[in-house]
Amino acid sequence: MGSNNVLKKIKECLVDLNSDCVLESVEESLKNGISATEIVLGPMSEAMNEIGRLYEEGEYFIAELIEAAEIFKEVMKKLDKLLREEAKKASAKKRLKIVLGTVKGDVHDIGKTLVKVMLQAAGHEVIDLGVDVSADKFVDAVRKYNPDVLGMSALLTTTMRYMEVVINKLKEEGLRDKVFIIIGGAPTSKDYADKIGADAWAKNAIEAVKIVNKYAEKR
Ligand code: B1M
Repeated sequence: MGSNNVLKKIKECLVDLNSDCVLESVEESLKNGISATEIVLGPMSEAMNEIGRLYEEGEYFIAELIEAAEIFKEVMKKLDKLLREEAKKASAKKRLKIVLGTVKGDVHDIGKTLVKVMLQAAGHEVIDLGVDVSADKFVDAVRKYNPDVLGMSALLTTTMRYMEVVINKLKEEGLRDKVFIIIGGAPTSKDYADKIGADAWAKNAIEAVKIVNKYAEKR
C-alpha cells in the first residue's frame, strides 16, 4: 500500500474505532518510512477532529470519545520511543524548565501529553501538573519550581477563558514576568494569546518545541 493510502487507512480505522486496524496501519506506515510525528500529528489528529464532528452531530457519544482517546494513547505508547528520537533532532542548546498543565474544568490531556513528550525529547525538563489545574496550583508550581516557561492547554471554548484567570493571578502575585507563557489547544489562537497577555501560541506540539527552543536561545 502506498504512503498516502496507508495514512488514509489510519484515519479511517480510528474514526471507526477499530484499534487492531489502527495499530496494523501504524505498523505499515512505519515500514513505509513515515515518521511517528507525521502519523500522530497527521491522520491520528485528523481522525480525532472527525470523531469530534460526529459527536457534535449526535452520531457518536461520550463512550466513543473515550474509546478514541484510549486508542490514541495506545498508539502514543507504541510510538513513544520513536517520537522522542525524532524530536531529539530539534534539540535545544539550552535546557529550560517548563511547568505544564491543562486548565481547570478541562480533562483533555492527549495534546498536552504530546507537547510534553516532544519538549522532553528536545532536552527540556517538564513538570506536568496534569489536568483540571487551578490558578492557585499553577501559581504554587511557579513559586516552587521557578520554571522558565509556563504552558497551558485547553480544549473547550469555556475552559480556555480560564487561561486569563491564571495569568491575572500570576500578575497579582508578582510572578507574571518571571515566566514565558505559552498556550495551545484547539479553540485557542494567536489572537487569543495576544488578547490575554500570553507570550506565545502554538498550533501543535512541533510548533511548541520550536517556540520554546527559540526562547531558550534568547536566554
Ligand atoms: Co471532548 N470535546 N469533551 N472529550 N473531545 C472536544 C474538545 C470537542 C471539540 C468535540 C466536539 O464537539 N467537536 C468539544 C469541545 C467543544 C467546544 O468547546 N468548542 C468537546 C466536548 C464538548 C467535551 C465534553 C464537554 C463532552 C461532554 O461531557 N458533554 C467533555 C468535557 C470534559 C472536560 O474536559 N470537562 C469532553 C470529554 C472528552 C473525553 C474525556 C471523552 C475525551 C478526552 C480524553 C483525554 O484527553 N484523555 C474527549 C475527546 C477525545 C475529544 C476530541 C474528540 C479529541 C481531542 C484530542 O485528543 N485530540 C475533541 C475533538 C477535537 O479536538 N476536534 C473533543 C487530539 C490531540 C492530539 O489534539 O488536543 O488539539 P489536541 O492537541 C494538539 C493541539 O491543539 C496543540 O498541540 C496538540 C498536538 O499537536 N496543543 C498545544 C494542545 N495543547 C497545547 C499546549 C501548548 C501548545 C500546543 O502549549 C502549552
